[in-house]
Amino acid sequence: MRLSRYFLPVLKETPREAQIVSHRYMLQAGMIKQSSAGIYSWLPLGFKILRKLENIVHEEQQRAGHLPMLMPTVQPGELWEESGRDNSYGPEMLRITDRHGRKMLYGPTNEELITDIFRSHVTSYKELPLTLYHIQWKFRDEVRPRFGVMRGREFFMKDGYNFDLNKENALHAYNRHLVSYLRTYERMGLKAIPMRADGGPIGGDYTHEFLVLAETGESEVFYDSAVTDLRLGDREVDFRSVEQCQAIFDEWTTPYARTDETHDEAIFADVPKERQSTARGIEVGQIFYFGTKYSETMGALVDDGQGNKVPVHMGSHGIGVSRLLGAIIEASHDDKGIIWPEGVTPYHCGIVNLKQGDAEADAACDSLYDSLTALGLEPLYDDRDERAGTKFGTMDMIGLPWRLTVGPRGLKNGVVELTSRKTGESEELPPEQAVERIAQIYASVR
Ligand code: P5A
Repeated sequence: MRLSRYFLPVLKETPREAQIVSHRYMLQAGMIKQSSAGIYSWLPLGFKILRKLENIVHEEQQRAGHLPMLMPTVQPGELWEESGRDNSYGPEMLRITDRHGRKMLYGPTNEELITDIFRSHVTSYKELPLTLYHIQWKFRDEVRPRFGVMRGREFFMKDGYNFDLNKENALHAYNRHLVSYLRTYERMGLKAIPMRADGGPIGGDYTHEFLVLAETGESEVFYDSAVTDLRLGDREVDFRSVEQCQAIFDEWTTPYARTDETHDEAIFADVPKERQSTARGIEVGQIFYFGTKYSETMGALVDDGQGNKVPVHMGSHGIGVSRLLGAIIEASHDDKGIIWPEGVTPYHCGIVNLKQGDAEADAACDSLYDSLTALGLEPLYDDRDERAGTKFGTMDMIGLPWRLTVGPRGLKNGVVELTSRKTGESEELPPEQAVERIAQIYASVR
């Protein structure tokens, strides 16, 4: 992409409404624009990253054997009357009346809708286990939408639902989700810790939230610092293996880690003093096992093979995809702007032309651009007729992990400069070698 042809409305002023750094940088870098409280338009740069995160979530869900689908944003009210949540969900639900006077709603979550789909089509245990998911916009009329995409009213969520014959199988689905979520966050360069939590309006008392530690997080958390040393790494996982998923679940949930809703001082006291930690965290996902809560009330029954019709055991699992943008920025930035982890960066590297209009510099930039593109990489070329300082400022703000700087002086010596956004370290290299280096870096990014 050439910046001269892009739509990147970078703000010069610091937006006053932003209380936390991720919100400020998302506005300043021209990624989002608020349309009303807690509701945003995603401008090209923000949208590109949102799509990247969405793709990672799709890949990891499907690796775990879950089936993608798409449910609508607007749901019929009757289903919620059937489940009983019409009353309990309260004013957070945006209720709509259509022209025929029918009660509709903008879905805050999809347990009812998916249970309705399931009961219409599945009648036998032979069709189990089944896990369906989608990535779709949700609406929750939050009392206090704030922090930009972090607590929006309209937000993008991956929500998945498992259907199993019994509790034992449903707990495997639970563990499998825990493992696949760990992989997902790792690929995004995030350290998210599963913590015992509270079921809230989704229900069930068996649930874990995934929290990214950050000072600006909305939740207070208590944990054994040993949990922060755990890594899933490049471990090959067979998601069908009950033992493997259980082992990883045990490894990650044995150290004490709870949100304030479930925190227990007495148990926490058993953690060695020097490892007892308190912090704040951003909730980037949550998994639930709620048994037959919806299947019983809504009649989602299957033949168990022994002549009985039994309610299926279910769980649901959510990732806050749009919130993740904010969480990643909170976890990875400096005072000049965002620092995207390589796994989610919108463009692989920036190209800064120090002397736009200089025949040699222009040709060198074009050639770098073409070489990177030919290797399947996406560069963002700042070909605007702007001062070097402005170009560097923009690149630092939007946070691409690597920058190539091209100017007549370097070209005279046959080199361009490769700079790491994270460390600020630069290296002078012949253009072909710089391209090769960038290709190598991204070859090792999953
Ligand atoms: C699980 C999927 C559920 O809704 N039903 C379907 C279950 N869980 S949840 O914890 O309530 O939401 C899942 C994740 O969505 C993100 N999230 C939000 N993101 C931005 N703005 C909001 N207002 C918001 N509310 C929830 C969180 O990441 C949460 O973990």
